[in-house]
Amino acid sequence: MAQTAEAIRDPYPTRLQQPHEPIPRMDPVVHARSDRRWDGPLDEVALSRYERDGFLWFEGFFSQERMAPFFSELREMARDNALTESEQVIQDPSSGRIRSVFGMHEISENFDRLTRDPRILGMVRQLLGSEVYIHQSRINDKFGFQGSGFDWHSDFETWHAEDGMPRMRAVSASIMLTDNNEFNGPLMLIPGSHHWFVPCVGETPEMNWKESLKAQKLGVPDKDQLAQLASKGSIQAPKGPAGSLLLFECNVLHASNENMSPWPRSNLFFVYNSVDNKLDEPYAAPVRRPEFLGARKNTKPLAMHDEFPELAGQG
Ligand code: 6CS
Ligand code: FE
Repeated sequence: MAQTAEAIRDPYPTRLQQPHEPIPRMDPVVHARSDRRWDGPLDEVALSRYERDGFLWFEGFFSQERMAPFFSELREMARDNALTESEQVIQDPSSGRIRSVFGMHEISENFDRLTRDPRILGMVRQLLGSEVYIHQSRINDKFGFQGSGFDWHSDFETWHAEDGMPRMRAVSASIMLTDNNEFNGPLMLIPGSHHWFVPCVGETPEMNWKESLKAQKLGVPDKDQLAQLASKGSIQAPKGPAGSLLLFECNVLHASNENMSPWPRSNLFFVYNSVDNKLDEPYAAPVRRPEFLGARKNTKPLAMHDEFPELAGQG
């Protein structure tokens, strides 16, 4: 089939006027060169599961004790008025309490150091097949009885349309700072959905992020397409104690429900992007979004050597 000039320019068109069928993914899922595929902590069982499902779940990856100081630091931040009034803190649309805090690794040294945890960095570099930097970091907080959910979306769809991320070569590491259970609005994913790019309908207005981070309207796939993708791969919601880790591919479809339980649900997200996939101009939005949503300046490759000088020189 002949490709149109448009498709050659942008393999992942979105924010269209008309609905469009899902497009098969054009990027690898595991980016490591074949001769370096096993250079890293993930074995072939894990790599092929990631290729198939688009995510890997590590229950109890960190100890609960290791997570406790991070949760306390969050509570401190909630009392910092200068911070809570800044643009990078997003309020929950129904309760007015904190929903998200972006740029966590820039606000706090402890969170910054955690982005260079050697076990996480080792896996992420292996999956992306290159050096990596932080594209975005955030906390999504759902207070007991209050935190609203997130509608179905692919993060890549937004990052491509609104931030100019060229290809699917990013991975999110989500670290649970509290337990995630069936009652407090855990993340739900559609395994295998990352094999398809679902173009979405609707033109992106300027400053869309002010609305979309409270309740996303654009970039939400059509319900029939979602139903079809879920019928191939079902839906999974990994659950576990604080300290559990989810690695998920940038194009896997995910969502979460409101927190109906008395318990908080705080999840930390570090989005790692390949240094070979730095941001371009937005593909389907009138202007760039702020730095705390899509890094353009602070894109130096992360080095575990900063934290573990004894590892220097070991590649
Ligand atoms: O707009 C964004 O970048 C983001 N929005 C959602 C709903 N998920 C990922 C990302 O933080
Ligand atoms: Fe998301």
